[in-house]
Amino acid sequence: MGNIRIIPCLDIKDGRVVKGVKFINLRDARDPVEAAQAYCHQGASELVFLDIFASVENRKTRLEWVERVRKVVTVPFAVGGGIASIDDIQALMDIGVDKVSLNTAAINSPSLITQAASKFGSSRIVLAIDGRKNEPGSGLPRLEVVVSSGQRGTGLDVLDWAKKAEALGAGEILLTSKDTDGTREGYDIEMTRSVAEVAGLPVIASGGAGTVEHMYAAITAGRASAVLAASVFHFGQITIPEARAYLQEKGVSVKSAG
Ligand code: 0VR
Repeated sequence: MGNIRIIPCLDIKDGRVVKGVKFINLRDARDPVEAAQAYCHQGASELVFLDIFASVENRKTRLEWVERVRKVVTVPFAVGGGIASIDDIQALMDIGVDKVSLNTAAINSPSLITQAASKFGSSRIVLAIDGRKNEPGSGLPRLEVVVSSGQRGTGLDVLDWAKKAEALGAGEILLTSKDTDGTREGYDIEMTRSVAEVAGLPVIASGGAGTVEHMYAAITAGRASAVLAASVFHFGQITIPEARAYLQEKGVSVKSAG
């Protein structure tokens, strides 16, 4: 297992870090600048800022919040949520963001990934895929891509979409399970492993982290190259040093900051 990354995620709404379960019932968690400082100090490998209500028109607000967080971040910094054009990406890169994650806009226009990768480099372009499981016999893909904060099914198969990512130019995949998000019952190992096996790209497991054992399972059984978590870090159930120590004890080399 190469250098595994531990990645805290700041889901942002109205300038605050929020956290829900299965993308709903969001509750206030932390101030983003304070949280970013704490996670960098604790040794996060990277930090994700996810503007989950980017649909609100005011992009300027988003840039202001990203800039405030950027000022205190000392690790690779990725931003996602509502990014829909090369100009959006350029504006974020101009304020020091290292990577951007594309989700709905990439589904609507896959060539955006290719244009972005050729302009900024694949290593800075993450394809974010939110997925949910459907029951056998539902007529829908077993693993279905969802958009709009997980509220809308697309009918797209997660694996078909993930397979296209590398050819389109994405550098890695941020794979979030809507079903496990916020449950602290563990990552969706089946979905994570399936995507890792077909995509040929690093996969960041996201959604459901509850214990350090869950993180280890995502890396081993799930073949993830990184583990993202929000709830357990925001509400103090696990610290980053505890996660790092556990994984290293189990023989997993964890990437340090930068
Ligand atoms: P935990 O399960 O708490 O570790 O959450 C990890 C991950 O699922 C969240 O940080 C975040 O990616 C969930 N995503 C979205 C959302 C949450 C609310 C509304 C929308 C979205 O579209 O990704």
